[in-house]
Amino acid sequence: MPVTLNTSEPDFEARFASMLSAKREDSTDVNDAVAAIIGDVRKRGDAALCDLTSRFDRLDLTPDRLRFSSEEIAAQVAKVSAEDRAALALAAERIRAYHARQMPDDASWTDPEGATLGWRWTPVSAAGLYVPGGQAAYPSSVLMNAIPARVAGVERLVICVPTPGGVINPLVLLAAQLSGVDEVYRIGGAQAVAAMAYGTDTIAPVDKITGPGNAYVAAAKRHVFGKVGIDMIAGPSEVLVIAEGDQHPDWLALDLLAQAEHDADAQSILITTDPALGHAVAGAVDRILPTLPRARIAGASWRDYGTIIIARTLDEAASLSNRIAPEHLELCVDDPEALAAKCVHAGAIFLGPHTPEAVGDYISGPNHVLPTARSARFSSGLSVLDFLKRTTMARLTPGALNAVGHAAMRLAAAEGLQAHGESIRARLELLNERAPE
Ligand code: HSO
Ligand code: ZN
Repeated sequence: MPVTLNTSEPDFEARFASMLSAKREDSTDVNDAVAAIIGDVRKRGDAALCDLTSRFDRLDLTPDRLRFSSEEIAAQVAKVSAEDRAALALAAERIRAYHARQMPDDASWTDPEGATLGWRWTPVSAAGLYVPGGQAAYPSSVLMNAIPARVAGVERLVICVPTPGGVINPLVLLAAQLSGVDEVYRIGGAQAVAAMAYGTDTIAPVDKITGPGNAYVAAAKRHVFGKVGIDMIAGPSEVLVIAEGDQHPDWLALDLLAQAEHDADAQSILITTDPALGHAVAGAVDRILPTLPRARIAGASWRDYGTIIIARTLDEAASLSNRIAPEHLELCVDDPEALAAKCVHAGAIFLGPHTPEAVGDYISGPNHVLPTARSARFSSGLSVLDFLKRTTMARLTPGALNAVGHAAMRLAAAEGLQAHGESIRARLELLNERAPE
């Protein structure tokens, strides 16, 4: 049974606060193991990768077999049905079109003193995408990570995906191909992150590593941060659905279960202004849950973290939503735009009853790599900006240097940095000799 809260009850605030602060992930400390693996890859390179892959993935490799050959990729991709290929291609196209619009513009202007100022965006040269193996190998996540990188103009795009026992999901390779990935390596875990960050004889290092992974991968990403950039450390998925009375209970129940089936630590929350709807949705979840192949996972998530909140008004629902800062926010209400305007802390918003969160996972266009664990208060989902950096630009004319240089010299003196001040004074002196006022 999920928790049911009612904002009119006196203990609501305490119970809501304890829901907000509940920790959903038990973080096993894998730091020592990860540090050892990274050290081994830095020291022994490809040989370490082969040994670790044999140990963790039961796959014996030689350095020349770390990378998927183009023939191997073609053979795997040929196994994909025409229908699956068409679906993945449509998703890729829509994700590409959405992310193309995210490309930011450079800027340049000349201020009244004569300084030409601005900034310029350029892509990172090489990016590495981690793709989990086995059950969690989502082809959609390959698209969501690789396409923004390509749109940003990243020159070299690498994927690492573990293939336990040599098994690979052909759709993962097709997704890599459709998104224009250049190199695919059959390695996983902390060793893959280390290889992408530091490089080996076979794998040239990258500048930025993105993508989800288990506790080892997350710890490895934290470890190599600074040597390379990383995207974020994603936690278990979550959805908040805000619904008014006239919605279809089964639709809402399925949306809650779609999140719950990801992970026993996932969280699904319904906020409704109608107690009868809350009751109907709870019943629908109980009826549908046992029919799901992943009933065990979804059931554990719903039992431990599922929550139904009865609110007095939609305004109250919006303010609770802002305190939760959900990864996904579904607004199943008559005027979703009006409500969306009030919901300011959310990774992604899905407006209206015909926009289930699952369309966002696959096909609507926006990215599905989103801030979890309330981090939507201060961060955003993956975008082309994650693969770009901004260089600032300034060019001063002699007149501009004359106009602002004196203030800079004063500040340099105040900071006790003589060469700073002199570098400006030397120029101004020459200028003023040449063109005395
Ligand atoms: N809802 C997940 C992404 C996903 N769902 C991939 C299905 N495949 C986290 O946003
Ligand atoms: Zn999903």
